[in-house]
Amino acid sequence: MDTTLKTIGEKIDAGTRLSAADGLALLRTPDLWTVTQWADQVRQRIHGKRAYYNINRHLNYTNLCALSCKFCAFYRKKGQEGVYEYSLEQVAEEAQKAVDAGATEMHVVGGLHPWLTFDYYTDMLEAIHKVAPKIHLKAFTAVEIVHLARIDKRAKDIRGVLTDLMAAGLGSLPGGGAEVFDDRVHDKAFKGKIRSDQWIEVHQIAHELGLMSNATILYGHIESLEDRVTHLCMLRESQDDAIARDLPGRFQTVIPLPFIPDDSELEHLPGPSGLENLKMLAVSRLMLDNFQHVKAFWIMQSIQLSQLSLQCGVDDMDGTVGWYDITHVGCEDTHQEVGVGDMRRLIDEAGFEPIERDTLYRPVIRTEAQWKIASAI
Ligand code: V47
Repeated sequence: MDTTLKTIGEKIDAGTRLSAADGLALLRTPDLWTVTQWADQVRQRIHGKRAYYNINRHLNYTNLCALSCKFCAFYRKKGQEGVYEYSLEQVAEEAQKAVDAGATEMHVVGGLHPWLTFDYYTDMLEAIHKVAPKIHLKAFTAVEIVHLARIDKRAKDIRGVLTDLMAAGLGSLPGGGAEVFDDRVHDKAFKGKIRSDQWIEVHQIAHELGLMSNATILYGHIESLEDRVTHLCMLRESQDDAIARDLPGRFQTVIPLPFIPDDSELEHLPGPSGLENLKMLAVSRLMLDNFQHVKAFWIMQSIQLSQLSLQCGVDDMDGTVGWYDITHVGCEDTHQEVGVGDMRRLIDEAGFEPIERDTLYRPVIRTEAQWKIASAI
């Protein structure tokens, strides 16, 4: 064991908050197994042997984007090969496919489309809701919400946009678009995107309105380890604020996203290693003491590493997914799916009890083709 970590171990045993310096020491140590063992200890304190997954579908309604983030291989410009946007009919078809798959959630995000009007977004949610009234709509990153506030002809602010989207069926906000909360990294890798203060503000307003939300950190590109720790501390501070103000909404989950270089402008970078991924997931668990959940998004982490991460602080394997357009590891195809049987087997094999959850982490009960939320019984 790395003996310089001793005082951190004592804090973890006592349930004392870790400092930014502690977070940095944990990211720097080569002693992976001490860090992951501590994260497992904290994870088991919160969740025991439970490990969560959900049955979900993603809808990436357009890849046309006004931004040109260097890490992103998803966006296309007008007239470029492969550019697309879904009609409302196609959106409704996707919703029907989600119903047929027994999904409890649709995760709806897209590029910052330069000329779709605000009505498209409320119509899209309403179209899904009409076909799939039981499905929870986790939709639009903070970046999209700010974009909608800018394009809305009725000059709505963030609060007004979120209120209208909630009336159209929005159930919660996903955690995307946070990237790394640092201005230097912002200006080099995703210039033009909202900065950390606006990302946090959108989530804060969402929490005030009673929406639950998630948070991400995109790591393993040009950021430093210090930047990662600062990002985690800023998320923790925002959650402290939501708790202190007793807001009806909160951050539920942190999702550390490893940078996937393939086909992006930063393709020359190697991307994080498996060891780094496990450490980042574990340190997120240890630093974010006021977040209930840590999710391994298997699409980016790989299903094998996600399974292993259950023993390293992670309690949520995300979903069955189906089709995913934003990143593809080692394949061109957007069909990326894990069956429920496989998901449960992987969790079981890692020594945990698989729990199907809905977006708000309530257990789901299934009988043949029907499902219901346990707390609603
Ligand atoms: O916002 C884009 C990231 C995010 C790359 O809230 C990349 O439950 C790695 O936020 N390599 C979208 N990451 C994914 C996301 C998410 C996923 C699963 C669950 C939830 C949730 C949220 O993916 C983007 C961006 O930060 N991203 N390109 C890339 N090359």
